[in-house]
Amino acid sequence: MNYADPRDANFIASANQSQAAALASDYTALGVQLERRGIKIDEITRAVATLKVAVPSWGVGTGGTRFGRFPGQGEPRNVFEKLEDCAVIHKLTGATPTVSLHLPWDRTDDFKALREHGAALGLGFDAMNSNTFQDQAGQLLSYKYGSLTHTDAAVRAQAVAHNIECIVAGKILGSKALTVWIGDGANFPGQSHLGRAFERYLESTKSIYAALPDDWRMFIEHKMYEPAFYATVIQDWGSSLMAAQTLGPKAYCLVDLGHHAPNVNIEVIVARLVHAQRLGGFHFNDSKYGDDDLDAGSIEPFRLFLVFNELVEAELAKAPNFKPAHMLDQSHNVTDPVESLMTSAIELQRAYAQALIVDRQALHEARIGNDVLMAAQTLKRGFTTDVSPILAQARSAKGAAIDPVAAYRKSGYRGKCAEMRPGKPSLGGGIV
Ligand code: RM4
Ligand code: MN
Ligand code: MN
Repeated sequence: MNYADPRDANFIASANQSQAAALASDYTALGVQLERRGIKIDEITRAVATLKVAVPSWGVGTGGTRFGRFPGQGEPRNVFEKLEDCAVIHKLTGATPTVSLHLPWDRTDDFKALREHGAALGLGFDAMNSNTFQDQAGQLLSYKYGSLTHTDAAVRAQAVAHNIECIVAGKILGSKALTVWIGDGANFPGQSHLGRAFERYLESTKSIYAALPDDWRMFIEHKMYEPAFYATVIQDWGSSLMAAQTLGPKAYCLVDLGHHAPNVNIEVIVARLVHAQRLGGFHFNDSKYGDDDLDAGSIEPFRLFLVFNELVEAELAKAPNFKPAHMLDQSHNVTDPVESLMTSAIELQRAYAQALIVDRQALHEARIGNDVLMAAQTLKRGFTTDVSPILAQARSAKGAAIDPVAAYRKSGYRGKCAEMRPGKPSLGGGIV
């Protein structure tokens, strides 16, 4: 079987060759169109090129549902191999220079070597994720009835210690943030005291917060339900914001797009968290019904655009404390994870480009003049413009692939992995 390393600059350049002329002509045509609207295409391209998103280490393996998991070929068997796949994603898209790890799934006895492995592949480390929603082999106390909010102080202490372990590992890796998501909650009314569970959460997270280095941030991730199906302790952005404000200036709220009820207006949540100066970052994915963890922009691209529209508004307004971390959090059950993650990274850039080309002045005037139709149309015009040539140009300018999925398939990487990585991987993952 033919194989070429998709991370090799010469391979990417040769894959780009056949598409370069078409891109140049599409880019010129779009440039002319945008020029008529008073927009300089090169400025948008440069801005798009700066948008970076972290790849979740747990996303490069095949996910699953509670009904089963159908492993793909050549899945990474450990965190070092996961980084190899992450490097492919980054080299082909030029958009994902960091990886977000999840402990204990990515535990290794040599984090220094892992950092060096990452550096050799051109990768750094984004937020560390703790896991107190599962029991691990050999674990002393169970999280069956909760972790940071458990009624037993010893279980809470164990969960706090695990979060501190994540900080310690993250320091070696050069990470600057800890994301805390807990599955704690109740499946039945009456099961837990709703108020006291939240108080125990605050008490536990205070100890974690105290262990955060000065230049770190703590991201509090809310989720409406699952695995707790009646009530979740940090169920919404209100609880998340209260916790962040109680903990202190290093605590921020993280918005996972899939963690809300269907039809919730997430862009309003984003606007409110920007106002509160507590928007820490995102877990991007898409969903139709629940925490489906589908590829970003695959179901509701307009919603993704509206979220980026708020981010662009905040950027232009120079909102204080505004430096959201962009991370993907997806589960790939029926696609090649590398292809899905590349596609999602590109969809974020698409939404950003669409938001950047919105005529802000016209939008402002339509709003002030209560010209509702024109306001809606002005915004929609950004969304309906095909910005693909901008995204491809941004990639090509930095030596990434004009068409990442095509280049990836051409390289034969997955087939090579199937040969190189025999055996059954048993990585953490599943419903994420
Ligand atoms: C949760 C949540 C967390 C992720 C886990 C695996 O639903 O999205 O961010 O760490 O799944
Ligand atoms: Mn998440
Ligand atoms: Mn989730």
